[in-house]
Amino acid sequence: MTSKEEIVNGMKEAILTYKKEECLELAKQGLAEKIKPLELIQEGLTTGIQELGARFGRGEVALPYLMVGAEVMQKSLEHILENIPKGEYKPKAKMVIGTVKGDIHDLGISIVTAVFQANGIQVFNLGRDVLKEKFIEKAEEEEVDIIGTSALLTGTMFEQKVVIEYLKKQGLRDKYIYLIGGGACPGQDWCDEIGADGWATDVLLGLAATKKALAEKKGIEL
Ligand code: B12
Repeated sequence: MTSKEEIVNGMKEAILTYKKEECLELAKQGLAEKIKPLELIQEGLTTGIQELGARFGRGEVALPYLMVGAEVMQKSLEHILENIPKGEYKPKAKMVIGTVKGDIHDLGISIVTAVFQANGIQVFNLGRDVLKEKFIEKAEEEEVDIIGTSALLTGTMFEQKVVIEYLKKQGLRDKYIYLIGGGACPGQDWCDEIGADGWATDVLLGLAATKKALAEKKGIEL
């Protein structure tokens, strides 16, 4: 039996050394040893990709390597997410989520989708590079309670404001809970400035913000 530390550290190392199969094998082993899927994601995959991102930011790693590292993560992430229950009971709330226009980072919203679904929220994941009109169109079509936008780049963060301004222009602002997240989110100040209902740079903080907003704005207890 391998310890949890050995498995999550091994996954992190596999991302940093671009070993896709090794990372996947460790993810499978972790699940077989009953390590929680979210712990494998947060402590293994996320720490690995963040460290690779920091090295990229310092100019130590070139973009193609960052892309390979992201692929290593993606493959194991898909496998782990399949093992998070989908929440097949009647959902208590509905949400659309996507990464804003001009931004192609979508690993984070896959995690949010799976974890929120496991907690009784039906999530429509629109993917990456999503136009403001698409968020609203899907929200109206599916009669959701929450619209969530993700942004990872300083340059695309402002799209989160564009979406909420568009909601206001359509006279729909009060109909929805508007949440923002993603690595570019500077926090409460940005949330207040654009008038969002909550923010998160981590899926569990996101869930807490969502529960609070659902209770306060919609009277829904998850
Ligand atoms: C992986 C990665 C990539 C991959 C993306 C693959 C994919 N399919 O997503 C690739 C290689 C393609 C890539 C490309 C680029 N990247 Co990049 N990338 C990253 C990296 C290393 C990790 C991002 C990630 O997946 N994190 C892990 C996930 C789990 O975290 P997350 O997205 O934040 O999501 C969590 C929370 O934020 C929250 N959450 C997320 N969304 C939401 C939404 C709601 C509503 C809620 C409630 C919560 C929530 O829950 C999630 C789970 O916990 C980051 C570094 C970093 N530290 O973030 C750089 C980083 C974001 N990238 C960066 C850059 C510059 C780029 C490029 C512009 C590079 C280039 N020269 O082309 C391009 C972008 C092109 C574009 N138009 O988008 C910079 C951004 C700098 C900045 N401040 O603007 C970073 C910070 C790297 C760096 N240190 O310089 N990238």
